[in-house]
Amino acid sequence: MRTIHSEKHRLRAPQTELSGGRLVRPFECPERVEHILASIAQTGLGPVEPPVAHGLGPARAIHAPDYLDFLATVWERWTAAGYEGEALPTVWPSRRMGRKGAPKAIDGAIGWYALAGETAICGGTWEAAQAAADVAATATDIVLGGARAAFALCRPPGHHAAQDMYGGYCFINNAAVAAQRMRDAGAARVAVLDVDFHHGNGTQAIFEDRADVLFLSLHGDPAHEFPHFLGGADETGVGAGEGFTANYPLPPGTGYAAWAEALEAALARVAAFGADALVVSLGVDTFKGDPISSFRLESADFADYGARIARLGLPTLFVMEGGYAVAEIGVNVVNVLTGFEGA
Ligand code: Q9C
Ligand code: ZN
Repeated sequence: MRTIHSEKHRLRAPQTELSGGRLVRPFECPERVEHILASIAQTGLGPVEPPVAHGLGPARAIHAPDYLDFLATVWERWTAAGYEGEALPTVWPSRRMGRKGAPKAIDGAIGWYALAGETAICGGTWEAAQAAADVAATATDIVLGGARAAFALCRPPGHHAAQDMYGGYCFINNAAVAAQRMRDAGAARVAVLDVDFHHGNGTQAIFEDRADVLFLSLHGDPAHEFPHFLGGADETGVGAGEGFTANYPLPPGTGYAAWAEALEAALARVAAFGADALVVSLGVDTFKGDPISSFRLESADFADYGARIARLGLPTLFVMEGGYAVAEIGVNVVNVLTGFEGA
């Protein structure tokens, strides 16, 4: 399997994450990618290639223009305001404040576009996010060109980013970029299967009113876990998209037997939908050793579920999302990919 990867991910190297009332070193860190590359080399998964530059077209196909303008300028505006720390929101258009649209001041604008407050923006974030979208678009084209599968080693991740919101370590929704690109290239029906520990709220928001993209997510129940305000089993799609969103919230402590049962239900939905292609939002923060998550998957389980996904027989793009047990992230990711290839 070919992997697409950009060294520009290193430009996203924030020093801070707001966690439990402290500023800590971010869980979503550059070394994650180095461990994944090492495992790819060690197992001989296949070549690792740079992306083709696509400009902003693929991101514009799913994100609002004002949001992309904000991402392009937020760091400059933050530093111009005289702030010395990394950019974090402190105020939001909350439930009792009805303003529609970003205010002028950067303090207001950042709260307008942030869906959560943990994710610090630093210089280089926008360039890295654009490179991750290029990685997604380039790997998509490999699958559209007839490959059985490809791996988009995106960093920063994307599945929490909605049309005009960033957060949860995500800025451009790389999986949504890929799914939209498949549609634009003629795939009539595309399924996005999100196996990251966290609900893919951004991907759901982008596709919830559409019948051409089926979104399915297995995740920690939002009653207990981030992103807290989306991901319930009762969210089944909106308007023309009714019936094309499927959530499988699972309790804290879920192990592989219960997780795999939910996966089989999701895979049956993908097959019944008649998908022409599959995008897998691949987060391995379901691992038992993950520092911010509560599922209990073992490394061997990742290979098992890679094989189960392969049995759909669909052209498949894997898009990297979360996973914060840095020492094990490479083995867990590559186990999914080799499990898929060995099926
Ligand atoms: N106490 C992704 O996996 N905060 N994003 C969690 C846990 C945010 C995860 C707090 C987690 C974001 C792509
Ligand atoms: Zn996650």
